[in-house]
Amino acid sequence: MILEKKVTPGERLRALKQAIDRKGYVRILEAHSGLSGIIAESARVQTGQGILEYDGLWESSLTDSATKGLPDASIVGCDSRIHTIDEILNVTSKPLIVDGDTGGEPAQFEYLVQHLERLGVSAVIIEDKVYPKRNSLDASASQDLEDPMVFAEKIKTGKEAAVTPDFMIMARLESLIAGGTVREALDRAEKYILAGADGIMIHSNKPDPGPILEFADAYQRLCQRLGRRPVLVSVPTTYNTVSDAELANRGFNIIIHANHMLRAAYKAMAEVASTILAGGSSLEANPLCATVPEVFSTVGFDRITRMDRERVETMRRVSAETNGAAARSNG
Ligand code: SPV
Ligand code: MG
Repeated sequence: MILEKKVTPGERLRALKQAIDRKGYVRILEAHSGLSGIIAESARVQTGQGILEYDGLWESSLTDSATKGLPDASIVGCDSRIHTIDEILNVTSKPLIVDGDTGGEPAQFEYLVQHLERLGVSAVIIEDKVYPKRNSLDASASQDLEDPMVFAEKIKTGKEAAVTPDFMIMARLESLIAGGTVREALDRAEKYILAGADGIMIHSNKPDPGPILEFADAYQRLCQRLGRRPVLVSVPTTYNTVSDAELANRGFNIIIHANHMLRAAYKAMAEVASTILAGGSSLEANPLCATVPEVFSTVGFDRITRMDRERVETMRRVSAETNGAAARSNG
């Protein structure tokens, strides 16, 4: 894939903040590979209000791990995550937000921040749980919260490690995931804002958006009191009866659809696998699959073969002209 839109790491990094400033809120879609990144980035829908597209991508620990056939439990290491991140950056141009899990210990977090900033990632979000963490969507898993002052120190360390103020470090509140209250989440938010967090993500694994919206209202008041309002982030996987526009109306600036590309691919692959097995040939699976030319075009294979043809054509023309000139000078 050769990008239509070329972008430097610095331009891409700054583009997230610029989009939030310009639009008030951004819509972000998960990617777990180069191909899913290209598909997420190039999605377009024509509506009465114009063409809709995503503002950026989310590199999720859940879907990066699942793509490797592994559980989201601090098993996939930092270098492997960076490999996936680099793969996505290599073939896309929109801003990328990285799920940094707990961020590890402060020295590991410094390394992560510096590496991500150098690559052109716009933001990293770390969650206030203890390492090794368990994915937040499993309500039966143990969800142990970090001491908020220890976590606040990690935010400070990350802010000091970043080279530019454009790279954003966001704190993810896991209080509701761990069975705590909105009040507890707000107390933690205050500490993380004072530590320099550029954003606050309030997470929930319940279908009821009530506590999230209650948090958003109280967050406005908290930020007024503190005189600073870091961007507010929502991941409405379980409470998706509320629309992105409604979340934005309540004060959310970043809305992340965090795992849908992986879940869609999973379902499609499982269906195709059983259809071919049952059908005795792949014929019945054709309507379930993208065509090979579609895949060729998406990953830039078409462009290579067109260049090959043009090169052969040029060589033929040059050789015909050279032969013609030689014949004329001999005759
Ligand atoms: C992820 O996408 O990996 C997340 C969000 O951390 S969640 O899975 O909802 O915890
Ligand atoms: Mg995660």
